[in-house]
Amino acid sequence: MHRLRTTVARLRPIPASQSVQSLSHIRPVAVGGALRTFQPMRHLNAPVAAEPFLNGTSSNYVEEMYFSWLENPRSVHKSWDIFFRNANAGAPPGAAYQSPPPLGGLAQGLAHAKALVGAQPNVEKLVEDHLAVQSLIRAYQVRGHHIAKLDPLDISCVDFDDAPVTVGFQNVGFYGLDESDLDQVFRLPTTTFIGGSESALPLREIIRRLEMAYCQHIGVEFMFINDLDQCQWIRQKFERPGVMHFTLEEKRTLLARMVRSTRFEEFLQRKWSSEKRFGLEGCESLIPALKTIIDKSSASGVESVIMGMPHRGRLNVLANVIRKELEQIFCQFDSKLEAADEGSGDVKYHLGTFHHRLNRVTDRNITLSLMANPSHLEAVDPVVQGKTKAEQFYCGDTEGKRVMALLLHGDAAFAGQGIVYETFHLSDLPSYTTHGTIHVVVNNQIGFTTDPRMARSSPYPTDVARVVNAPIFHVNADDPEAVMYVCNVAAEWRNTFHKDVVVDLVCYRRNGHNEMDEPMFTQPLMYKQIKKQKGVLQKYAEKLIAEGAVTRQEYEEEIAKYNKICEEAYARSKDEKILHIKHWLDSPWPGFFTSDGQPKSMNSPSTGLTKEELNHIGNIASSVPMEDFTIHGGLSRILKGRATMVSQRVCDWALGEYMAFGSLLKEGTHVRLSGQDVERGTFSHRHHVLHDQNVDKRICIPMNHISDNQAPYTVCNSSLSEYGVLGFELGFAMASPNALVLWEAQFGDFHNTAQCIIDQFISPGQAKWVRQNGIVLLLPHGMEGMGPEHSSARPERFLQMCNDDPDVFPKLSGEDFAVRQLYDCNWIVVNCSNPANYFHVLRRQILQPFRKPLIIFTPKSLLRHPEAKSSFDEMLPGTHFQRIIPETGVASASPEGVKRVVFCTGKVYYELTRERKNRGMEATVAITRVEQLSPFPFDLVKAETDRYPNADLVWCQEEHKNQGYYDYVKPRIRTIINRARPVWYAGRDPAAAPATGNKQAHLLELQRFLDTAFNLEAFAGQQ
Ligand SMILES: Cc1ncc(C[n+]2csc(CCOP(=O)(O)OP(=O)(O)O)c2C)c(N)n1
Ligand SMILES: [Mg+2]
Repeated sequence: MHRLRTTVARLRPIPASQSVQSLSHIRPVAVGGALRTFQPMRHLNAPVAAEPFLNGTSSNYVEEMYFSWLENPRSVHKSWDIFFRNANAGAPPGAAYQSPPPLGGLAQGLAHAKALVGAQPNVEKLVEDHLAVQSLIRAYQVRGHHIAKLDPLDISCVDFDDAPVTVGFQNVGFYGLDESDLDQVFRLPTTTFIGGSESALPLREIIRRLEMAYCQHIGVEFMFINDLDQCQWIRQKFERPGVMHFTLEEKRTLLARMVRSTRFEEFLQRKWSSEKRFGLEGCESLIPALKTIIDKSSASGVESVIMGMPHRGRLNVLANVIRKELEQIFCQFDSKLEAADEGSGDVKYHLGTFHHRLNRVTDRNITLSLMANPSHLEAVDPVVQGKTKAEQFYCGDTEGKRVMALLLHGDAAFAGQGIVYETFHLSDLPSYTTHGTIHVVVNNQIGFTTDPRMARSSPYPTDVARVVNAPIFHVNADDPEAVMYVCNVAAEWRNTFHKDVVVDLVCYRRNGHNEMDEPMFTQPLMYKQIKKQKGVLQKYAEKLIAEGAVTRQEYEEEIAKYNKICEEAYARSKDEKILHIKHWLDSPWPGFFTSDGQPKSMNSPSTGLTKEELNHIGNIASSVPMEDFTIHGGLSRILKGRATMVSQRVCDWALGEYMAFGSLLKEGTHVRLSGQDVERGTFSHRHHVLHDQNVDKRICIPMNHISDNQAPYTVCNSSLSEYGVLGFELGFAMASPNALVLWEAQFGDFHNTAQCIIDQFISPGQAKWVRQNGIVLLLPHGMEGMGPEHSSARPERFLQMCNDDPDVFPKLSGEDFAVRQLYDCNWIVVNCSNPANYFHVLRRQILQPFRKPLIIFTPKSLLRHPEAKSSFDEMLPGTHFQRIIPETGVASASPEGVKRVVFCTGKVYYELTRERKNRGMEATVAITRVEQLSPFPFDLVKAETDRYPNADLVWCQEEHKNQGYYDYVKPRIRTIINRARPVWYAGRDPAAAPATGNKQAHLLELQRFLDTAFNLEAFAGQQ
């Protein structure tokens, strides 16, 4: 009774502003995958529905009003108030309706109405009591979780900003009820399932059942969901009497899983007591939780689960969920283990893995992959989503029935990291949805040493999920059966609605942040409590023994059995002498490499196309391959311009890109271009998606009309996110080597909000996790007098992260110098100065026999620059990407006469050639473009420096001296020339900002460095 009092006291009536959603229709709801129809159970509904004046539409309207009236009788017109009172009081069809008071005869009308109500003296009380009960039920549904017993430690101080009103059962008075009403029988509304087969219950029983459903070890947060069917579905999952019933078999399986989870950590602690492992102690029920989700999903047809998780309990998940061989895990604790693979490798709690096995519960095959991740919490979330989307895409799983994502989170990280929010916002976008992710939060009520009250401003760590209307199931992790139940419901939810869902495992962390940390320094009282806390396995085992579900002997045998498994694996782990990080690959690419993981060849075939192919793709790019499709007049002009270029056998930037994408698609390679406004192109040059000017949302993607058996082209405007979307595309590119996956920044400088993906995944991914990735970053870059923002994609940062040695001329020789260099690098950085080279580098990305990330600084003004065009001749068979474009003019014809070689990259080339022409210095100054900055084309640059023996060497860039490329190229050129000559600098002075905001200053700076570049005396007397 005490519990009841507290509950009722804390549940206040629902204000009208939170009134029940419309129940105007009999709505179908999916149950167990099939749709069934809810029949209204409320008898009050029947007389209303039977009114002779009601038809389909008007009955909807009347029922809307009815619900509004239930919440607040004054919210409807008086005549409806009377009508509902009469109908609820049992007036027969036709008799409840009283015509509204005639104009001018108000007093008379009211008197008549009063007479009718007054004729049934208990009606008002009856209505009010039913209204009160309905409010009470709804209050439990909305706020029952506030008082559910979620915290195993019972110390939780979740702040809901609505302190209890008063204490004591008399507070049922809020609902207009009193103690004497407890034994009154009330009709139940259709918005509850607590009745089971009963349509009416005594109030005492109503409250008891609501307490059972909403205030025990499960707290359900769902009433913010806008969809009534979804709300009804959840209500029936938690309210139906007897839902929490488990078979003997289920209980025994659950116990066995708890044994494994608990004893795994104990085993590690025993063997390696001073090693960090980020143990799961305090949340051992995570393992059965995940296994339940996987079993249930497998039963409904899921064949592949892609998981991302942080450090906590990771080894346990690998061992007991993924079923990684125990010896492979144990041997990593051996510090003498040698690494077999090149690269840095990674610590054991960051590695990923991939496992294909039989799910014993469902007897179906399942593939489980756990993605490798950096220390950066939550960064893996979008990567998992992207990889999941790709797997769905490649197996034609358009609804997410076969492949699903499962993400684990810590409470502090889930609330604190913005990437969680960005990832949630991808969840329902057509080109990014994975059709529902199951999120499991290990909510141990602490983040390292920080209490929740200091770590978040929301009551729960899971509130971020509310933005996408995901239901949130909070559960006391010390109750394994409740955990299993919510996980079953979560998996069913995902399978039914294909939307995200969150399981919040409220638990504790028995040890410090890691096994070496002392938690009493900072959370003394919490840890005093934790020390008193009996382990969940022990509690559950005692419960089952008391119930007679298992005997103590059976329980002990289960423990002994698992200990034996661990000991045997431990013995085997001693034989492991070498650590193969390849065994920890999360995304294998079967067939792409040789059996020992090498590229199948070391050739890079020509990336050119025949003139027929160029013409064909060019024609598609200039046409609208759909009938009766009206495009914008401006676009017609653009397409006409393209047609003219095709007839003249030249390409601009957009057409060069078209040729690359179109040809790869034709050859069967999927192309996916994602980023903000990429469909049109930020600079309105691309137009890959045409919009019918007369029909809303009718679009045409000509790139998908190239040939009958081409691969599909995906071009998608993304949400306004960089971190999330780049992570997503990286994950997409991970799934298969046979796709060109590109992410384009709106402007190159915006990439830094995705810096974590670049620094932790793209640059070092292969070194840490032996997996390759061919993602392409398109970063618009260039100083156009546009101010400090949008000018620089920060090439210096990408170059600083390149792994080639500035001081060593690579010991590579022969024809495959270029391809070997590419093979050895961590990523490729290019700045192409013409469309043909851009075309080639995109095609090379797929035609080369391995995958490396490719960073391309792309132009802005060059998109329309009349000189920045390429002839088809530069794209024909036999042509290829030019790592450098040497001087081919007058200077190259008589190199002895050349006084200066200016090396440069990108758009400044055009400024340099114009200036050279103005000054008439074509014979004395050679200009060489370095198109591939990294890996640095040592061989080709050497050929250039050798060729001009009498020239001084200048690096010219438009970026400031401490930015751009200078610091990267200078030592490399010096290595090439054995440091025999200086490498002079012509460019802007060092600066803090990437560019000036003043147009005049911009032009002045430009002229100044051009003057330096062409002043042959500029460096005289300098060392
Ligand atoms: C982005 C990021 N910032 C900081 C850290 C350092 N760090 C590691 S664990 C941790 C606490 C995480 O708390 P929580 O998410 O609740 O997980 P728990 O360790 O409690 O399981 C922090 C701050 C990190 N790994 N990543
Ligand atoms: Mg935590």
